[in-house]
Amino acid sequence: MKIIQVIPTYNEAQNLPILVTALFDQHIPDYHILVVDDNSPDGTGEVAEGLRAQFEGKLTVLHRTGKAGLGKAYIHGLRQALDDGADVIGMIDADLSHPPERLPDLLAALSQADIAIGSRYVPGGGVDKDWPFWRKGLSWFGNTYARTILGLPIKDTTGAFRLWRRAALEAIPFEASRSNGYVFMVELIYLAKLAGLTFAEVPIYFAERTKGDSKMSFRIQLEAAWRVWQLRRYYK
Ligand SMILES: Nc1nc2c(ncn2[C@@H]2O[C@H](COP(=O)(O)OP(=O)(O)OP(=O)(O)O)[C@@H](O)[C@H]2O)c(=O)[nH]1
Ligand SMILES: [Mg+2]
Repeated sequence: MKIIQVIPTYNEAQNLPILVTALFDQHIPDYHILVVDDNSPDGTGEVAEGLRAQFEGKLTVLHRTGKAGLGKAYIHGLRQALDDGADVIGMIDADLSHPPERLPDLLAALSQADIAIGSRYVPGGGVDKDWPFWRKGLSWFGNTYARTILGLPIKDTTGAFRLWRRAALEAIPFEASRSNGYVFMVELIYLAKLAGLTFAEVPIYFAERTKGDSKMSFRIQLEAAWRVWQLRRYYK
């Protein structure tokens, strides 16, 4: 069973080697990584090339011409993973917010569901204990907002730590998405729900990034707020 984990990167030169090493340290058979870099000014693309040489045959890199948003990077990467013959396709943030050691449990959950979701909002999961209350509130609100408006059957709708069965990803028109920021994650869940796919949520502890800068912006939050409504109308 070939697994390809897609990692979108923009200025993650310090984080990527740590993440990649930790993922391979899970010793999952036939496990591969596909880095999708948007020509990061901090040299993440070159760092990824170094990793490609280090983990020969197990890591590939897609170099894109410039920053085009998380959604576009994932569309490109997910398509490539399907074309490369993946049976299971993974997603994860590069900033070490998602715990690589939860990967085996996510994979195990895929035996009972089409999509396994690393979830902050199920028992046993959580968000960074040092987050101020407003940050916790914002994350919770964003999730609840999307979940309520779109009637989504899972608790963590915005997180990107996920594994998909190949057939599940093939069953949804993800390439048509016009979502730019993290609302892309919400859109995938909505499409999966409409396609009648099944979900399993696996608790994860989400740690704040310690290196590099967040790509989260007011614009991206705003996009999420209105796009949720647009999705509801568009796919009805
Ligand atoms: N290729 C590519 N990757 C991106 C882009 N924007 C964000 N990413 C990556 O997507 C992942 C999530 O981005 P973050 O900056 O951590 O944003 P976030 O997780 O939504 O926000 P935080 O809660 O602040 O961490 C990281 O791996 C980023 O490097 C982009 O335009 N292109
Ligand atoms: Mg992050």
